[in-house]
Amino acid sequence: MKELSINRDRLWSHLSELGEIGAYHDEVADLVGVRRLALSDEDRAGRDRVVAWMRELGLSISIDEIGNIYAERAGRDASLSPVMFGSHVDSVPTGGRFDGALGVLGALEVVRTLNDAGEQTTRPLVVGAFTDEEGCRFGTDMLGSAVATGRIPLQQAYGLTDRDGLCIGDELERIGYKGKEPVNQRRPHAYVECHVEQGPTLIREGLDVGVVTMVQAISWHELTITGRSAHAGATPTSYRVDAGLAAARINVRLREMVDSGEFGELRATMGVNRPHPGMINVIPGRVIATVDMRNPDDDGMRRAEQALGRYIEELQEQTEGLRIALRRTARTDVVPFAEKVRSAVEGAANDRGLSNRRLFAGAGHDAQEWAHVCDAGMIFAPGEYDGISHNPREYSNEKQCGDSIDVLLDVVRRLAEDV
Ligand code: HGY
Ligand code: MN
Ligand code: MN
Repeated sequence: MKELSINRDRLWSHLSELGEIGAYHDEVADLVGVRRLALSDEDRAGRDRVVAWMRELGLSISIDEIGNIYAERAGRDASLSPVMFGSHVDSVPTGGRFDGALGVLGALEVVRTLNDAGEQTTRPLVVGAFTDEEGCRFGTDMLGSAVATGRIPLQQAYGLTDRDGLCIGDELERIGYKGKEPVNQRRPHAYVECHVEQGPTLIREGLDVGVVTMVQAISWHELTITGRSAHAGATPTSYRVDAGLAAARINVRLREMVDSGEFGELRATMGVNRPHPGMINVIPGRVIATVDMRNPDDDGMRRAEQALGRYIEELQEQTEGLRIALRRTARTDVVPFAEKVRSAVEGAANDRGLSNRRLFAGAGHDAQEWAHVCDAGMIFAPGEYDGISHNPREYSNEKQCGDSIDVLLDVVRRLAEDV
C-alpha cells in the first residue's frame, strides 16, 4: 500500500475554522472556549459547516431520524459493508476546539488525502458526525450513537428534555436535522475514532499516540433532594431540613468512597448542584444535583452505586422530613475494543515510528456504542496542559493532531482492504 500522509496545515485550518463556531470568552479561564451545546443554534452552525465540507468532497450525505450525519464515499465493491470513522461536533458549555472536532475533521482530512491521491478503497467509507455525544444538555451521553446502534429507543430519545423543557424531537426539527433515514439500521464493517485523550497519560510519558483498549463504565444519576425552606436566622438548627446540607454530605461521601479504595479506581463528580430558592437568607428547600461516577471495573461500579444508594437511605433516616429521589440518567458498562482494531492502530503507529502505548478511555465516546455492532477502536492524541478537557484550555498541537490523523488514515485504509 502506497505511503500517504495527510495535509497537516489543511487539517489545522479546518480545526481553527470550526473552533470559531460557538467561540466565547470564558471569564473563569480568561480564554476563548467553544460552546456548541447539542441541538443549539451553534451546533446547527457547526453541523452546517461540516456538511458543506462533506459536499465539497463529493460525499453523499444522509441524516438519520436522530440527526446523525453520514457522509459516504463509494468503494470499488459496493456490496461490502463500509468502514465508518468520525466523532461529534457538539461540545460542553466550557469546551475546547478538539473534543469531537478532531475526529470529525480528521476523518474529512483522511478523505481529502485519498481524493488527492486518487485512491479508491475496496470497501466504501462513511464519515459519521453523531448527535449529542456530550449528553450535558438533555441528560444522557453518546445519545445519537446509542440510538443508531439500538441501546436507546428513538421515541425515548425524542422525549428527553433540557432544563427549559425543550425536547430533543422538537429541537432536531427546529435546527433542520431531524432526518428521514431510519435509525438502528447501519452496521459497518468496522468503526474507528480519533479523539484527544482528555487526560495526562500520553503527555506525561512523552508519547505520540494512544492505542485505546476500552472505555470505562459510566453511571449518571440526577438527585432531587427535598427538605424545607425556612428562615436562615430564625430557624434553630434542630428544626432544619436543609437540602443544601444533604447535597454537601453526599458530595463528601462520594470523595470518601473514592479515597477508600474499596471501589477500585472509582471517579465521582457532583457537576450540578442547584439549590432552590438559592437565596442567602433561605435554607434550601430543594436541591437538584447530579452524580457522575466512572470505573474501569464493572463490579467496582456496581458496588459504588449500591453504597451511594445505602448512604442516601441513611441520610433520609437521620433527618426527618428529608426526601431524596435518585433517577438514573445514563449507564454503560465497561466496553472493550476489538483486538483487530487495537493492533491495526498499534501497527500503524509503530510503522510510522510514533511512540505509543495501550490505555483505557477515561471519557465516554461514540466508539463505545458502535463497538456493540461491529469491530471498533480508537486512537488518542495527546493534549497539552496535562490533557485538560471540558475546559477552554484544551489544546493539542499540530504535530499531535497530525500524527494521530495519519494513524487514522493508515487504519482506515487497512480496514477498507480487509475483505
Ligand atoms: O462524559 C463523557 O465522558 C463524554 O465527554 N460525553
Ligand atoms: Mn468527545
Ligand atoms: Mn466531551
